[in-house]
Amino acid sequence: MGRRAQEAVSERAVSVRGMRLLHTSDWHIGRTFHGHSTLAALRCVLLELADAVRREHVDVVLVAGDVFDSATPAAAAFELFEEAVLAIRAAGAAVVMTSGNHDSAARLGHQAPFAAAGGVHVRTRADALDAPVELGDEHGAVDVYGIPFLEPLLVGERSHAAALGTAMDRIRTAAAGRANRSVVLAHCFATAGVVPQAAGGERDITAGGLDIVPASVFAGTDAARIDYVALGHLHSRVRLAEGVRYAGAPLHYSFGETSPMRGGWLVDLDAAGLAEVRWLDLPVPRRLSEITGDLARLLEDPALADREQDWIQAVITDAVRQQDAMARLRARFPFVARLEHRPEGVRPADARSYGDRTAGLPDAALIAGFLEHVRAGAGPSDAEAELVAEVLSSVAAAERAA
Ligand SMILES: [Mn+2]
Repeated sequence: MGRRAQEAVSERAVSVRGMRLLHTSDWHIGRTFHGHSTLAALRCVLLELADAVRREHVDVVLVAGDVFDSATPAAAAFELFEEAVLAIRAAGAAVVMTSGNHDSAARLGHQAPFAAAGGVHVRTRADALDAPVELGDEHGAVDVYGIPFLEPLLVGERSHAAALGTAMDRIRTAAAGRANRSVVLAHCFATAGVVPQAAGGERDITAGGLDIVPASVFAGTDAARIDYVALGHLHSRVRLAEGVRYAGAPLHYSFGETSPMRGGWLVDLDAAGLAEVRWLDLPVPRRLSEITGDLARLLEDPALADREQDWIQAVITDAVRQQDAMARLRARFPFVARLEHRPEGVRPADARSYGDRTAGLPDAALIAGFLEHVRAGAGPSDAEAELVAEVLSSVAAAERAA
């Protein structure tokens, strides 16, 4: 690096000082993807994250819940956890993490006081959620509050929105007494819009097993400023407000996660509070791809060459089910995770439900229709029709006798 570049770097380091956070969540260490281990891919991404911490001069890495995929992680998951956290510490950042709905709060929080002495702050206790991790920069203190995943019934609340409302009231009370810049971590399904409520608000609105929480629950006040809210639970990045965001998971953990980019939010605090938020890309070790067509085309089409190393969701459109389709696809695409047979032009375009389409049909016609459906148009043979009639009449006889 030349002298001028070095000066530019150190000048930047001085001018942007303040505190830089890297908001991540949902590491889900130990998760499998359609039966495949993801540990090696996650290791690669988390070590890249540690490199980014060094390169971007990150002061604090946040992990907003679902650190592990399981309440009882396997030994290999703990090894990766330790390696990743040590790499982040070695790169110069402190770590603040909370428990999500996949974690066991008690297990993740085990030995938390000792970890804190090493710069790794693990917040899993609901009774202590208003006691912040006290960090700081040259402008003064920055309080980081970690709200562990709150099971409404266990904290005496009717819904997740109510549980977080109570938690945030406690945090606002604490923050008002301290008058520092503050950051909150939470693990929940939050939405920027109006939360639908049944009449009287008696019905819990749930999504993915979690109640929906209005993002307004995290609002600060003049007395108790909340400068940034680092959310976890959704696996793709979402911006609910300038200072209320989801970072998403570091890996794609299901074909439903449509956002192609993986990474985290770089959050800069200056003397006045939130200064800037920008996205940090992390590598995607294996992309998700959906490929559709008849098996012969999928096996030969040169246009699919750049998908060969992707995680593949294949839809095969041949009219007739193909022999050994999975094994044949795997010869070209070693990472086929899902295979679906969706024969083209066989199913009539009929928007009515199965119940509506079949209402009033005799049993023999229903069975013939089923055979046609699963055999791509081939209905029962004469012998099969005879057998079906025989079985149905004996069932009818048995029902009359009962
Ligand atoms: Mn979760």
